[in-house]
Amino acid sequence: MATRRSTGRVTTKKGSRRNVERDALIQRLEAIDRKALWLATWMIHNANHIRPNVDGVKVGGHQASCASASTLLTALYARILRPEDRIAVKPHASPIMHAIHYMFGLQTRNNLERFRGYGGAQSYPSRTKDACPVDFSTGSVGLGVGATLFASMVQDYLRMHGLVEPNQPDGRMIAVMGDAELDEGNIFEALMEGWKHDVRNLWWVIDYNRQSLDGVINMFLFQKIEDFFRSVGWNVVTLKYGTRLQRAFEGPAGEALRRWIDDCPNPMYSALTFAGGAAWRDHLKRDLRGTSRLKELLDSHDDATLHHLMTNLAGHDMTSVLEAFEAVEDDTPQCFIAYTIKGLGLPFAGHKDNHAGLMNPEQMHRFREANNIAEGREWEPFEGLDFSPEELADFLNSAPYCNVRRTRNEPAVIPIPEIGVPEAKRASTQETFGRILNDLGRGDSDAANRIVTTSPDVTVSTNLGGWVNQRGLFDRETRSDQFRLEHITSAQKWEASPGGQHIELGIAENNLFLLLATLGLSEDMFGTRLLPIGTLYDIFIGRGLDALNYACYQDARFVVVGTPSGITLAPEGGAHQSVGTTLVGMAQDNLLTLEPAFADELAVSMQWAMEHIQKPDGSAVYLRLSTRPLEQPQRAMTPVLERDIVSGAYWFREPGPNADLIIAFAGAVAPEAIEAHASLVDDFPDAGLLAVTSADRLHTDWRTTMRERAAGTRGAHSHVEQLFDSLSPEASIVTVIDGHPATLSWLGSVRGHAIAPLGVDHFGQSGSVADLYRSYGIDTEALIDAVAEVRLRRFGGNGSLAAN
Ligand SMILES: Cc1ncc(C[n+]2csc(CCOP(=O)(O)OP(=O)(O)O)c2C)c(N)n1
Ligand SMILES: [Mg+2]
Repeated sequence: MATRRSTGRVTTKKGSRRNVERDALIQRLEAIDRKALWLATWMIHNANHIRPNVDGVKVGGHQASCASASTLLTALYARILRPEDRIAVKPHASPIMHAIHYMFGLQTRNNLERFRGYGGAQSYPSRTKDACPVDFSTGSVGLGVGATLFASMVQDYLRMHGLVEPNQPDGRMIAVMGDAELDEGNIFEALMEGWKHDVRNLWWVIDYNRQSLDGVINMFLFQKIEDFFRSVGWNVVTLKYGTRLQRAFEGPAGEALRRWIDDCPNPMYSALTFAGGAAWRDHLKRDLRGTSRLKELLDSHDDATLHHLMTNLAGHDMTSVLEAFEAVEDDTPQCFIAYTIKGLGLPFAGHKDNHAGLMNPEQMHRFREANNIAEGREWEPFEGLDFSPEELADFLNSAPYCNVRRTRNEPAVIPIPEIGVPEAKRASTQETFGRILNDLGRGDSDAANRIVTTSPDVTVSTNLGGWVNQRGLFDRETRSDQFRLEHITSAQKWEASPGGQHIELGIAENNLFLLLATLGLSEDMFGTRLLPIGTLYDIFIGRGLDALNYACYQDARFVVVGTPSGITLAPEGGAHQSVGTTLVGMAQDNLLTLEPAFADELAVSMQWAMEHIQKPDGSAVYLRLSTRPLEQPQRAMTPVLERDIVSGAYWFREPGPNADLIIAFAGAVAPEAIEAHASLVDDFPDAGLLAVTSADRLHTDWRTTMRERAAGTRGAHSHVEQLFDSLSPEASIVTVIDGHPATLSWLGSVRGHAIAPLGVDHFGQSGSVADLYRSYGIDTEALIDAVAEVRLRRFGGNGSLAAN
């Protein structure tokens, strides 16, 4: 229980009218707190012990985690939160959040009864799946907390760009977090970034129950953590002692009692909390032997009241909690370390194994009686309290939170100007991406003003430099480019100002995705749409993958560009080669992936992507790009080609009427596929060459169509099926991609064709593109060999390349 400082204060002076009102307020909040805990534990109990469990799979729920956060959440929702504030609730306190919304009339009993069931209140707060308002999804610990910091940056960005009403008050971005969430590196990555960008209006309320899942937290860890918060400019407020303890410190043996608690190791405090009043008494007697007036202190409490006193930590003390929140006067980021007890008031309070502990029916029965609730009235929102239901409902209705914007306006759609294809005979998709953004940056379209780019220290090497030169870096302060002022030549003009449109991040991919997650929800969270575009090296998608998944889980809308990608970045080295990202792109829900090969395909893809991220049924978009310069096809873009590109594939060389061979390629390996096709047309004059621009779109559409057909929609026909309509059933397919071969191998199943999928299933060598393509088997020769192999498999004999 060691701390350096405590700010809990006893302030109540009896008698004045203000104090009477204050007492009445506290009593109502305490009643709501009590009821929130009852409803949360009952909801979990119902899901585990009453609702039939048909499949025998554990349901679960976290009664102990709910108990430690109940007072903090009640104070916030019922009193402190203003309509413009946004809150992330620690995952395992989800039932408390639902219970409070139920009392507000913003959650239904039916959903509570289906807690953790299909369509019911979600296990962890979910923006997209929960019926009650949820500002930030949580679940993967650390990410929801980090997201509040980036949301605060987004709020600043919008205000400084004049994209919100000038009189719109700043909201406070609040996270009620578990103490073990501070084990996650992403928290510290975010704090450093927040310090660099001078974040404001941020409150992190730490439910300091000193327990995680497996055990008790090292007691000195939090001194380090506190120091860290201070060193990045946060105000740290420690809420340690509740009002009863503070009063006791002023009475007999008070000072010794305080010292004893401060010196008590975390595991011991937890163990005594579990053991109860007699155990506290034994220890105090033994440890404080000889202390003057100790007997007086102990004799004035029976075991129950002694336990009540010793567990009166400030995070459970409504007066202390409210005072701490109300004392905040400015927008400095605030870290509240609120001492709590995991499971307070429940039979397993303080036990180190209580994380997933559930009360058994007998314990629940006793808990119901202690809460003064009649059998059969367990779901009544205000049963068994000292106030009438009407009084409490009115009280909650008067909370500022009740005015939270709950109806979404139809989101504004920002028209995307026609994206032209930058002229070039040879170009890479990465370079083209940079030129397209540069061109957009030169114009003054509404879209260009709403684009905000960001990159984790790879702005220049992913080709965003031109855009940044046009649009500048975002910063609270205006800063000139020192190199320019000194007349030192550089291609990069890094002027920073509040109007800048590029947010430069340090090298932490988690931060990139958390920022994209919040930029991509700006319409929903702050009422103004942004068009966020983030870039990173494709391989490092892996580094931020959980945060990317988090962004998609919240249905945030953004474009992320992974570049360079694959083994094609050849001399840059094996450590940077990405192989599995093609599958990540396909598998990640709420994210559509395109891998164009040519500049015109990319222009069409970007146009589509910026429109798609704005559609109600759209999603985020991932573009996998390359630094390999390719000869560009000289062709005119047609509406049909445009449609096919965004549908996922088109015939680069149309197959003839008796096509018995198809080569399908995706991305940077186009030249090898084109060359192999050209060398095979003598033998296979009808051979087709399929350019796959998005395996993801193609596959999703194929699966959707199958489902539609199964549901009885006759005539449903997917894009890939249409493309393969004219192929002979005997045709063979060879696919090639600079990525995992499974990305395209499914094409053989569309019409039951024999297939040879080429791709990368080993990596790690550096070399030239030709060296690596040869070594990993995706060069022209490998394609020709694969044609022989697949035909041999299909037709036997010597696999002759001669046409049949
Ligand atoms: C990234 C991640 N890793 C692991 C878990 C599994 N897990 C859930 S809760 C928890 C411990 C959380 O402890 P704390 O944050 O202190 O919460 P509380 O004590 O308030 O329940 C763990 C390890 C998770 N949800 N997310
Ligand atoms: Mg904890």
